[in-house]
Amino acid sequence: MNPYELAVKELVLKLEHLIEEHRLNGMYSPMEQVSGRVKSISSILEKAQRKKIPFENIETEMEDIAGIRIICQFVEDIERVAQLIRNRSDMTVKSVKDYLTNAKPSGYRSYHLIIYYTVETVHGPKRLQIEIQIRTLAMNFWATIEHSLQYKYRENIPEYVRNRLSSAADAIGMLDKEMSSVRSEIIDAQNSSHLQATLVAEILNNIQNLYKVANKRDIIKIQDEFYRVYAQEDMEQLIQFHKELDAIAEGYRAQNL
Ligand code: 0O2
Repeated sequence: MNPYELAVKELVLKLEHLIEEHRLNGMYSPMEQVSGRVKSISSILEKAQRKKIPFENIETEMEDIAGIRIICQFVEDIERVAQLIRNRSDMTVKSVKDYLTNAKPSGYRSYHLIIYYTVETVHGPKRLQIEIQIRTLAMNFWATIEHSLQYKYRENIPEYVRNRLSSAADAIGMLDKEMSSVRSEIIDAQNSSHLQATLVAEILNNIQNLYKVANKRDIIKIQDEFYRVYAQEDMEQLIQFHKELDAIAEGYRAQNL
């Protein structure tokens, strides 16, 4: 299982880094969370028996020994994430299962990509198949609960529970639609909150650095001005203050050269 474990670690790291990169560049990230797992030996064997996969074909025929799950905020983000993956040079898409357009009879909705991904091992490069599941937070909520019932009922979920799950799946579909209708407003609000947090962190960092070069009275004046601007809750003023502070810091730096 070692190469699969390595693949999952690498992919989670790479995708989390991509989320971070979006945020650092002030861009909205279509990915909200990433997680991964390697299937346990017992569930590999159980699945192989259920699907009548001969032992020697498990690696080629079982496509989800390693799985990555990417959670998005909005349905629209799912296609953007799939595109990000298709554009990468370190992953090759083998096949797609679109349970968004065609939900499973259970009500399960998600977008699956099977990719080829190569890891470097002590025995040389090894190309693996990995399943990437992309779904919204709401779809994930439903799938997690429904999956947990399978441990108790296996294939035999009682009909009244199945019906309830099916109507819950419809409600999840409606919820995703409702959230999509205000997607741009939500993204604007999230972007400006990220921007504000970054600006405040940079301003405080600048003020801290000024302590090394400027006199205390001047810095206290700057700090008071910052608190005044901050209390206004006006992004334009904060951006302006950030620029002015940059110029002041630059002046001190020049003086100290
Ligand atoms: P686990 O525990 O997630 O590792 P099959 O297993 O026959 O349904 P197949 O052909 O291997 O499916 O591929 P498919 O349909 O893409 O399913 C692969 C994975 O998708 C499953 O893995 C689940 O994680 C998820 N999935 C598919 N259908 C459902 C569903 O109806 N409900 C939920 N909650 N998840 C689903 P495994 O093998 O079940 O195991």
